Amino acid sequence: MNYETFFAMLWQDYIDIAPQAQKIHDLFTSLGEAVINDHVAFRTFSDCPIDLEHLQPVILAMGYKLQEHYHFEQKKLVARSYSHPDPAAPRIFVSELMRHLLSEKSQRILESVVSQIDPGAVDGPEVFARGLLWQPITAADYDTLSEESEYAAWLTSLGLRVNHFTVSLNHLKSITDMQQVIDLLQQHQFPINQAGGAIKGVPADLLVQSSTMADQTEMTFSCGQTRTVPTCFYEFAMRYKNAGGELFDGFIASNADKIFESTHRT
Ligand code: OOG
Ligand code: NI
Repeated sequence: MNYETFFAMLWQDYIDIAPQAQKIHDLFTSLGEAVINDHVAFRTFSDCPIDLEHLQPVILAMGYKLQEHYHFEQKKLVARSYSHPDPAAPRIFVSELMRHLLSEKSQRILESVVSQIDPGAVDGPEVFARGLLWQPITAADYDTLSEESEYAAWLTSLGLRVNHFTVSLNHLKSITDMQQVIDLLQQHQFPINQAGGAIKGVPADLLVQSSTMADQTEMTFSCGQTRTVPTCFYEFAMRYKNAGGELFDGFIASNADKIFESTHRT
């Protein structure tokens, strides 16, 4: 699968559960802007048939190169980023929850989830839009997970799928800074992720980011009870050049740490 087909598949899956994304996309195009995607992100579980080790070869097979490793100690996550030699190809960020660092109770819930994943689940790029590869959990288990790790609750309820696309501010014409984007979104009533401030990072870091708070949907769990759960969000990124004149191509862990909170329950 070429990357164009891959991102078209992801976009469809994404707007189905995050209607805000199409609305925000249309808002930018109505202002005469071309919406170029800087990157997407995925989440997964450690030590299972869809862990980073299993997913990485699929990304590499689309022509991507491994760029960097990251560690988020408090959130109990590791991550890797990938970039493509074709500058038109969006970057990819994949994080993984280190299940063994969670409480025994959460570990037990997640063990019963990952034990249902087909050992051959990673059969090509389509796996990144497959969603649940297990039966839904109970609402009580969802509550237990979300108390300890919002990430664990999100991943267990939504499965393997893209969690955000990112508008590249570098490609916008009339909107030239992040505060303008935030003002525009707020005028249109889109909630902004305020963790650590609405704007994450400073130009000296070479990457400045903001994001919306995820859309929410009512989900029915295996016990028949429902919960309002966060789905997916939209991100905005401005990249800067380093001293050598090269545009920064990576990610900034301290920004990412706050972007993860775009799927926290509000
Ligand atoms: C990914 C958070 C990190 C970024 O651009 O730093 C990120 C996630 O929420 O899964 O997207
Ligand atoms: Ni991002």
